[in-house]
Amino acid sequence: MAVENLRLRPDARVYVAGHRGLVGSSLLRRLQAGGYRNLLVRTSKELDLCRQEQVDAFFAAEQPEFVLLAAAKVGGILANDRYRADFIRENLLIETHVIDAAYRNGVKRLLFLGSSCIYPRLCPQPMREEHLLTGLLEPTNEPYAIAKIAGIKMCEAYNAQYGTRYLSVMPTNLYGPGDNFDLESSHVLPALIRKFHEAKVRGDASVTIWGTGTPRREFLHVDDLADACVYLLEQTDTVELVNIGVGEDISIQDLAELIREVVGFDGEIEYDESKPDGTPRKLLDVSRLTRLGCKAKIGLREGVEGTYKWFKGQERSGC
Ligand code: GFB
Repeated sequence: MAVENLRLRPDARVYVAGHRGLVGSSLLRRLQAGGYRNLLVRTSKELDLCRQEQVDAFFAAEQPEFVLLAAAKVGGILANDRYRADFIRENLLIETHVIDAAYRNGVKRLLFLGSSCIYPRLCPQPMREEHLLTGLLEPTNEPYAIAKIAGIKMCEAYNAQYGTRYLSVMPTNLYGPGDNFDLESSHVLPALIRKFHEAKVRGDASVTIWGTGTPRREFLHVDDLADACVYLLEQTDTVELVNIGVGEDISIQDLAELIREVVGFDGEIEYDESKPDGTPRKLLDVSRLTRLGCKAKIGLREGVEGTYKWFKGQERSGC
């Protein structure tokens, strides 16, 4: 097939799986803004990706040319640790059904979203793509990481055996509009926005955050991720694993200080050390992405300000 046919273009039939999630909704906004006019989406009620017969029927009827696989069961450290069976089961089913249906229906390119937690817990930092499967995983999210590693390996295996062009990208910790702000199941950044906001509204003296505050994480705005994904499919033919991050990290304590400032909360920060810290540090090496010509643009403070604004808008609208 000619290379031009493998490049994502605005008239292509593109299926965005998981279009209501943080990543999928950002991908959809990015594609719509780019003039894409044949976008295929289904809610989970309309199409249950854990059911193979439903996935097969959808692909047979709609014949997408490109698939952006952003559907997944995701959550923060506590949800990953508590619902271990759900995280491995649902992610394995979704990946298996979608990747296999894509192959059997001749999809030209598929983009699979992994996660930076696929790298070993004590990986050298910053983590390069070559570090995959070189050490033991972080126990709090091992089932999720194993499922994501299986998805990456499925893409590689289909490429090797069937000559498909499936690309896996490894985003670092994401945040932005459309995130989950539930205090039990969310990731740290939306959880802290909500905790500081509600503490300010109630006039509380302090906010409690989980763990010791010493772990370090890298945070990427989801719109930068969407730009990078579309760029890789529009401008390159790569099928190599690509890390997508900003190349800088921050301690949870400093993140909490930043969010406290953005929200305007005057009280103290306390630490609940009975909650897990998780992996000590997670910083991606983004030199492969940079070499491919792509770089994140949204700074952390700016991104947190925009996300806080979005959160307040949701609160006002009662969502
Ligand atoms: O974002 P988070 O839940 O996920 O937690 P991971 C990051 C760090 O923030 C941990 C601390 O050290 C938490 O203990 N933290 C402090 C909090 N306060 C809070 C809070 O109120 N809520 C939350 N959620 N954390 C997840 C993985 O790991 O990252 C997933 O479990 C996935 O599999 C995702 O890879 C990107 O970065 O530790």
